[in-house]
Amino acid sequence: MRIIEGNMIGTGLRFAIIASRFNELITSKLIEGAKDALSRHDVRHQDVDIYWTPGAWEQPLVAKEIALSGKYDAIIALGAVIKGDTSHNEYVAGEASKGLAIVALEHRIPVGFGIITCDTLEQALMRSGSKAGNKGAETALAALETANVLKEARTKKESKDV
Ligand code: INI
Repeated sequence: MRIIEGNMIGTGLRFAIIASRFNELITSKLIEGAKDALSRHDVRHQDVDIYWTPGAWEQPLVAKEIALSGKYDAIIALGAVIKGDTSHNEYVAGEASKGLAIVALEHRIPVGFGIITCDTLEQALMRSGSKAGNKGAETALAALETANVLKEARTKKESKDV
């Protein structure tokens, strides 16, 4: 039996963070969490780029362009969709999550889903650096681990092909 897993060493890995300006109060905290988590795992400052979008809705398209560039090992999508008076937020969150998942699968690149979806601003604040942790940091580490397990899986595949 072989176990293939990703380590948590970020040396040499390149990341693209996509951040929504909508609910920027939350997004900025998620970015700080993500940057901090990556640097603690030896990702160099110059290996992280940040792309801003107006909202979560626009993130899949930007993620697709980033994936096509081939410049990154993983994408980290950050933002917050908070319930409003209408059902608009449901469409935004649903399409953002679906679109980001499609980019990951079609382009075979990890896309971390760090878009908080919640009912209140307080819940979002809890998840962006207070009581309930920081979704940005959590997502960055998930992206890092997934990038590394993919590397392992691809190395194994190559050695088996030889
Ligand atoms: N975008 C968000 O990132 N979060 C939200 O909570 C949100 N809500 O609820 O409206 C939101 N809407 C904007 C959307 O992402 C687009 O930018 C907009 O519809 C223009 O295309």
